[in-house]
Amino acid sequence: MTNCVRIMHIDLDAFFVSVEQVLNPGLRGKPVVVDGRPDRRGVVASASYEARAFGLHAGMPLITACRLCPQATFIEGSFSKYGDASQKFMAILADFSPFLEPVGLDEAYLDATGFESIYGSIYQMAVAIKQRIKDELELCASIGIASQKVVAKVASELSKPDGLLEVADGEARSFLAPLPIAKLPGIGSKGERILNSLGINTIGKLSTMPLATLKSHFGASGELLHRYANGIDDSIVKLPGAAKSISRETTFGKDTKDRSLLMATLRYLSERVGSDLRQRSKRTRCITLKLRYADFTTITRSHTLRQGSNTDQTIFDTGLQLLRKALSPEKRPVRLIGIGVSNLIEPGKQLDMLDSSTQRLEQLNKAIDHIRKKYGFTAIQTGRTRLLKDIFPPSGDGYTMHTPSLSQ
Ligand code: TTP
Ligand code: MG
Repeated sequence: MTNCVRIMHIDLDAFFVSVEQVLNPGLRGKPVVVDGRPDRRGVVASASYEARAFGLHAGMPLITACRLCPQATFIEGSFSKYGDASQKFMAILADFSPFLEPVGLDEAYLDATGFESIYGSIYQMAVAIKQRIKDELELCASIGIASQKVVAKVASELSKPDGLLEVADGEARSFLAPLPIAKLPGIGSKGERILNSLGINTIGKLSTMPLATLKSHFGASGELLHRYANGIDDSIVKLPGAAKSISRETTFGKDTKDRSLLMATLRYLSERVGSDLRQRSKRTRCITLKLRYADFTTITRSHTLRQGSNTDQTIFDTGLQLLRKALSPEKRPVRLIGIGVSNLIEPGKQLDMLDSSTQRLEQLNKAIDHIRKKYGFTAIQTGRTRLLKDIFPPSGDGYTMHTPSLSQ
């Protein structure tokens, strides 16, 4: 019996699409794309493997997806359903090990070190996890097992769909070596181009590049790439509650200069962020606005608060100040707006006493959260967000927006 660290990376296959297929089995085995109708703008959030055979992938503009695979079924995302499925998925994983780090909605790391004694082997444990997910959720999970998080992630990705791949302890480096560099987390398309131009196309070649050369091209992240390429990653499975930031963003159907629409959308996104923040019992010290203009230039503007806050009002007011400043000199049409909070603190760590008006606001937000939990997000709306009902289709759980940010 080994005593080495064994980490699993579990990721659901074509998550959004698979949830839709469970609800509508007629869509199984067919090219299916989630997010937006073809006549709207936006990007592919999830594509079934049948659609991927036509070259479709997440992030591709819907218009291109439609051209490459006109026979695909395009489904507008329904995020409350995915949230439900995600919670059930995480609950199944938590039954197997309390050492669980959820990443986004459909992905988690699980520290399985020492669990051989219960399941016979870690591989058998992964088989049991996959089976339960299949039996209870009718979804397929792919699982990678390794001694390092990064290697487990590469393995699960490589094994997809419906895969299970174990990399033995001590074999991380040789496992990674023949793979194309794009398989390594941290290498985006730009990094791939740079490395290709240097004649580096496999992770093995990357692993032998001098650290100084990597740093000269990638700055501080050169060091991380060097470690990853050599199968070195000593980061541990972090238990939740440690979200570093929460954000929501959306792309407009049509680029807009309309300030009331920008403000209404900002208000709505602020409320979603605020409610998430309160659900996690956190306060924020830093609020960031993101804008993408029609020409795709993207700016972010941040403001640090003197004291931590968790109210929609503070998030919105701060976002609005940042928006006014960002828009004032020029009237460029806006394509995307987003708001995020970071520098999150535990309520107990609040050093300043809250004044009474802040306390009142926090109580009001708590009451609103309660009603929304019972009757849906749009059950209570501010005057500002009501404007959105003509623009975004409401669902029981809020407005259906495009490219919702999944960042935690
Ligand atoms: P992924 O796990 O990256 O993708 P996937 O589950 O659709 O496909 P697979 O894992 O089999 O490769 O992301 C999980 C969900 O997150 C995905 O179903 C939809 C959403 N998502 C987006 O909304 N936008 C994106 O750009 C990506 C990558 C995912
Ligand atoms: Mg997935």
